[in-house]
Amino acid sequence: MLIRRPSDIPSSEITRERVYLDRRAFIAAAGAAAAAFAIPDVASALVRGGAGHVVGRAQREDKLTPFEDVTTYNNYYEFGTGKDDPARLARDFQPRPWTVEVGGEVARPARYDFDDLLRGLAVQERVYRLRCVEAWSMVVPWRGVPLRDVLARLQPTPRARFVEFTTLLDPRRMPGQRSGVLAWPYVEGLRLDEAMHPLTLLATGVYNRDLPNQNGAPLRLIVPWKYGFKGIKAIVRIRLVREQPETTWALMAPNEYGFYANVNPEVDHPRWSQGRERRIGEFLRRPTLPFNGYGDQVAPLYAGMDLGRNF
Ligand SMILES: Nc1nc2c(c(=O)[nH]1)N[C@H]1C(S)=C(S)[C@@H](COP(=O)(O)O)O[C@H]1N2
Ligand SMILES: [Mo]
Repeated sequence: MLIRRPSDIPSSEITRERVYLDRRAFIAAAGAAAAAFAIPDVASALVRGGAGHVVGRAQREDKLTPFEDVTTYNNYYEFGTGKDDPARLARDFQPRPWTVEVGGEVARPARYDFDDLLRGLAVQERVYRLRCVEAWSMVVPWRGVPLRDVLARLQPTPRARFVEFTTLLDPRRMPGQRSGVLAWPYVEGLRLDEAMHPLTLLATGVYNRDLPNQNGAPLRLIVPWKYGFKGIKAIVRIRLVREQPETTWALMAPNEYGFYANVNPEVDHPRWSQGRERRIGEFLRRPTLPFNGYGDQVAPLYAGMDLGRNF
């Protein structure tokens, strides 16, 4: 497995390499059940005791959010609307076998087995801030492949301008889908240039292990400069399309959630400010950064656009 760290939060700066490797060995050694309890304490203690400094223009430190918080404080309405519902209600979800249907403006539409879709692509670790539109945030060490590498495999036609992603629809396996809280299945989308940006990740893991069900196993999107709801979980369909996809939250409440959903402290949610955020595990709120702190890498994608209108 190739590990590169092109983001602005190198994990070696958050946790010294040796400590990180120790934790990795620890995670590998621990049984799943034991790990669920043991890792968070060990990890957070090590992170606190470690180098623990960083980053770009963030005003305070970006420390890894403990594994326990990443896996018990979730948004995943297919498994309930409470933050601790997904961890409980997705426990028995079986993310294999898994098929991803690829269609639309691609050279060869096909159904891929999960492993075939990603076979041979270099798996990377990316430590990213995750900023939920609800004004909380985390720092998560994801594992995955750049979406652009997958798209290169799928060969978009010259007519493709957007990418549309769809979550599994299966109310028997996803109890939240038996309620009408959202229009199922969950759909998200990106402009093709956003999808091709090197920061955009198709994640298959977290904390150096396969994605827990509650985090979107076996495959979910991560777009670190956008609000977390763009990071659609349990993807079963990827379509290259000509028109901007109709995405779940933007359809649900168009004045609250836009298609672009770039993190922007200047554009408040109609019901709360987006100027500050609560980092999970911290008491004081911290300022929210434009593009979640990734502006130097992604702002050119939006040159000339009115980001107050295209929120
Ligand atoms: N299919 C699906 N994907 C989803 C959601 C959801 O409810 N369903 N919630 C989104 C929201 S609002 C956030 S903040 C992130 C949370 O990801 P995490 O639970 O791994 O932190 O998942 C996103 N992806
Ligand atoms: Mo979110």
